[in-house]
Amino acid sequence: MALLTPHDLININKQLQEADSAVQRVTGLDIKGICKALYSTSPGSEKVGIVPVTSGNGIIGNFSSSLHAITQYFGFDSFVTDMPDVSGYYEAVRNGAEIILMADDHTFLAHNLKNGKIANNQPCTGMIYAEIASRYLKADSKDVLVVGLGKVGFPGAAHLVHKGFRVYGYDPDETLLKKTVSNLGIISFDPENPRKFSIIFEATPCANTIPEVVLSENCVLSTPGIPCAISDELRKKYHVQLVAEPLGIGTVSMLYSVL
Ligand code: NAI
Ligand code: 2YC
Ligand code: MG
Repeated sequence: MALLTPHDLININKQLQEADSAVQRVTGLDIKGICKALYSTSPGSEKVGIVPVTSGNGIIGNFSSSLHAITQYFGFDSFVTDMPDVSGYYEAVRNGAEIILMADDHTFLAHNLKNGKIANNQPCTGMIYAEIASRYLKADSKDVLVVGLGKVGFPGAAHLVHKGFRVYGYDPDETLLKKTVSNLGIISFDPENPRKFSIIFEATPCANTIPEVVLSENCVLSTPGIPCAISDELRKKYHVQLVAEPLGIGTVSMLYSVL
């Protein structure tokens, strides 16, 4: 999995505020409103315990502190344990955590110890960025382009199909593309026969994955992908409504999904 770097998470509060404003411009709802609509849940007084994990690549600078800032931004009572790993898990439970947030290099989970619900960051991220794209107030049709059909993109594409959108999907991994076309009934987007879209959802670890030819004026690009899928130049040229943020939107989607 493509791992975050401390640089991705610098000034996470500013990144969250900017993303929240973009979501409100695009959908008329703030990020919390999107979560409520997606999961029909609302937070109570759940205490969130954030446990640093040292396995594999190890602790990522700014990761736990960013989760602390993110949970506080969305109104959750939260704390980061002093200890990592098993000792940290024990410390979290002993200090009253009802929801555990922790990540190794492969899985970032939210586990509600009270109701047993558990969430994985990848599908939760795909679903919320797809939901945001689907609620674009100025969409010209129900056609949507999905670029990247992996662990985040596939659940996002599935969510859009479920919501009745006509999904055009692209991924250079032929096997994955064929699987997604047959499993979800999406249309394979042909880069040789391109068209414009007003709604684009991207989930790849690559830059410049969105060709200029698919951009329409004021289109929305909803993407958790790191690095960003389009250049600043193209974003400005087509007045693209960009919704992009490195960790918080996916995390709050996880939290609302386990309430
Ligand atoms: P993945 O590796 O499972 O899927 C990525 C897919 O993108 C692959 O199928 C690959 O073939 C495809 N791809 C690569 N280059 C492409 C191109 N030029 N055009 C179209 N498709 C292309 O990765 P995953 O787990 O789905 O993550 C995707 C991205 O989302 C990563 O950058 C990851 O860091 C990021 N991410 C961001 C989060 C956030 O909250 N912002 C949360 C989770 C992941
Ligand atoms: O600091 C820690 O506790 C580390 N074990 C955290 C590792 C997170 C690795 N996962 C990621 O970087 C990706 C992000 C895109 C968001 C979810 N997974
Ligand atoms: Mg995010």
